[in-house]
Amino acid sequence: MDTEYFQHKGINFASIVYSKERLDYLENKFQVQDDDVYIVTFPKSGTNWMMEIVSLIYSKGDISWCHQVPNYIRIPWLDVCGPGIKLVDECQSPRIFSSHLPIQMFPKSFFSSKAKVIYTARDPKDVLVSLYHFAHMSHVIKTPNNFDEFMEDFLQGRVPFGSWFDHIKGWIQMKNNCNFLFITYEDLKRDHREAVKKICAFLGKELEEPIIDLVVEQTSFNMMKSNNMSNNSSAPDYIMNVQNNIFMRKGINGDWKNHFTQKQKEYMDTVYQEKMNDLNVKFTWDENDDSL
Ligand code: PPS
Repeated sequence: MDTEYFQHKGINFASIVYSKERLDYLENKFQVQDDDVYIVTFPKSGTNWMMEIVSLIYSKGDISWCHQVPNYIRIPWLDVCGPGIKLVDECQSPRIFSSHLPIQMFPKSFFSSKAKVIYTARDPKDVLVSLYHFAHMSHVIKTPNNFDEFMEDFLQGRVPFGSWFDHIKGWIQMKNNCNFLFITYEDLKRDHREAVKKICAFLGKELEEPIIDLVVEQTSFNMMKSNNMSNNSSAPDYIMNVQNNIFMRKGINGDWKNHFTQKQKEYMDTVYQEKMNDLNVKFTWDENDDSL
């Protein structure tokens, strides 16, 4: 199946699941509620991981929700059309949604509300690798010709949801707001338990220590991979061909080292420096030894 894109405000979206009308509606008319929680990411940054963590925090560790209901029904995708619209429109308070929208397209009503955003970011080199593999199994992104060309598309923001650099630079402006939590995939990998506690505190949910342990255990890579309600194996085939690949692929930091040549690494570092130079923020991946 050939994936088609349309452009909205200069950003590519796959026509198969997104529409200009819906994006306009979400930005200008969608009513955010004060008790809403939004899980926001650039694709492949740990969205599904965060969805699982937040599901279990909200269910106070009752695992039946996560084992009986697919994650995209528990936490509907705000931006997706088709049956997704009904899920969003009929969602009952307290509502939890996922979204890949860049800040400039996010519902305007959010910015005068008390609703919360958890923004999860990930080392862009690992995002690129994860997205490259995803593009071979999903119909919401064009199948790459080769890794080199795909890297260029990623760096120039020609992939769905645009430039990773613009996405993070847009959302990080919210970092001093009390209804915004910035967290990274690397934070979750480094100290999963601590990250879960931080998310609980942000959401104002107090869980007893054994429940925290359970949330950590249930949201491990292997647990989620073996749970058909969390591993996207039940996603509709017009979105994903799960036989081509698996959504829960490796779940590690630094897999880019298995994909990049030295030249590609140096090129991406140069582009990263150029694009992120004006942002005075140090990220978890900036601290890692990222030599090949
Ligand atoms: S999507 O399609 O944008 O919603 O994808 P997203 O969920 O943001 O990212 C998918 C990557 O996250 C990994 N993942 C995890 N890693 C560690 N632990 C857990 N529990 C976990 N759950 C999902 C998933 O494997 C994808 O990364 P890669 O590097 O491709 O393995």
